[in-house]
Amino acid sequence: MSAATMTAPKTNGVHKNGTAPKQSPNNPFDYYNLDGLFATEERLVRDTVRDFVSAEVLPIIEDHYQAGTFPKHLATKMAEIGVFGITLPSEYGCAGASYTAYGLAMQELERGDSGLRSYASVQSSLVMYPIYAYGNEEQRKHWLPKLASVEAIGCFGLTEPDFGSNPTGMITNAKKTSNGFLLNGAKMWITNGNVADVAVVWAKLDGVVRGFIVEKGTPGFTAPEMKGKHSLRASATGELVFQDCEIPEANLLPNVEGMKGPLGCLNQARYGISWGAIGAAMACYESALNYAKTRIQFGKPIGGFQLVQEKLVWMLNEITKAQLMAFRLGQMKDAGEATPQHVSMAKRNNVWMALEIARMARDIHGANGILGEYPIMRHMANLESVKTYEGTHDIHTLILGADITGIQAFE
Ligand code: TGC
Ligand code: FAD
Repeated sequence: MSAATMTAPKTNGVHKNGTAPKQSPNNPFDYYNLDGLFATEERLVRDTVRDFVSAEVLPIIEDHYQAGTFPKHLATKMAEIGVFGITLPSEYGCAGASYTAYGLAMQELERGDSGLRSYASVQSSLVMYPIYAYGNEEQRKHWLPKLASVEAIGCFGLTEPDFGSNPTGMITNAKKTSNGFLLNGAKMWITNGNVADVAVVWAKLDGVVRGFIVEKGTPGFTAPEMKGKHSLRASATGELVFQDCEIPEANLLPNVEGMKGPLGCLNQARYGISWGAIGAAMACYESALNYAKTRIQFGKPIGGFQLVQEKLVWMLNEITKAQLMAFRLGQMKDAGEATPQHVSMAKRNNVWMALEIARMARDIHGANGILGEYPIMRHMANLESVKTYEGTHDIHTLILGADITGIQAFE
């Protein structure tokens, strides 16, 4: 919040002349001055990640997207600024920050590209979190510092070729042996699967879902890359294949049994996505606003036509609503009051909002909107995946429907 805004004279809670600046010149997205509600450390995290994305991501991301490559060197820099496992305690090499700080970091990463936020979501929420929450102290001490510094890259294997929205039906299974467990089955659509050093894999042991830590190079474990994506092209995606893959007893996550294990991790990652989607929406809105102010048709900027203004207003309105929802959810998470259903509502709304804004921004850019010179199509294509992963839009509708009616409609 700028000093000018903080000291502006007010009458009955309204700026005196109604024309006082409503947005910081450095932040055209903060229409309701949420900045004033963030703690100093939260703003610091946000600004650090924002500066990193502006300086190091935006200049190169389109080339990586077109080439279908993840910019690996950025992972080390993300580790240096403390992005991975940001909410976990410092004794494991993490920042011990609030959930709002985590959300703001995800917002800024996804302003760059959903692939970067995906990388951070998986490393933090889907690999470090289960090791922290369900692992023993030895597993925590061994893995968490390595994952925080990206000395080790992680992935999370839940989805299977025949079990996406319904992971409870998984057929990947583990059998007890004299030395540990024998793993058989396959996981699909695994972010970082083909580049990971370690996978947190969910499999049925005597019919009960359990979490296993599987290291790259274990005999019987292969991880081919999935190719041909038109979305999340700056993110690696792989399969995980287990054929009589023997893993040691010490690699079982001892402290959770059943679907609440993997679904508990998803609460963390879905929360991050609810903030991340705002970042993608901001990037599209900013580009559309700038374009509308400079593109001349019929003798004046297209931003001077009422129909275009209506679209821009809709965008900022939806971004502001999404920010308020994410901020309140962060407060509830920090207070331990957020339910999985609260998280579903924010993931569902904010990803939908971002995708609508990307489509509207493309429309405002006219033909130019399809060029890589603007970030629009990249965000739009990415958001199609974000709408589907971590629970599809419709699965979150059903989660909320079950919560408010008490009647489950999945089956
Ligand atoms: P249900 O019978 O309702 O519950 C089974 C047990 O799980 C508990 N539970 C949860 N616990 C924690 N968090 C949640 N969100 C939970 N939801 C349910 C529940 O209390 C119960 O516990 P217990 O102790 O009684 O056994 O579950 P269900 O099997 O019927 O599942 C229902 C459904 C459809 C909601 C669930 O399967 C679901 O969410 N499906 C969507 C699948 C999904 O989101 N997959 C994501 C894969 S990972 C990914 O996409 C990563 S992309 C990463 C990136 O690149 O950013
Ligand atoms: P399906 O479950 O087959 O759904 C297809 C359609 O049917 C959807 O519209 C869905 O909403 C609808 N549908 C399904 N069931 C119902 C129902 N009961 N009622 C109404 N409609 C229904 N998974 C991981 O485990 N780890 C990862 O790291 C990971 N990364 C991913 C990265 C990318 C780029 C993508 C695209 C996916 C990733 N996933 C990952 C997988 C993702 O979680 C699944 O794609 C998602 O859960 C949906 O499963 P599905 O694709 O099999 O679709």
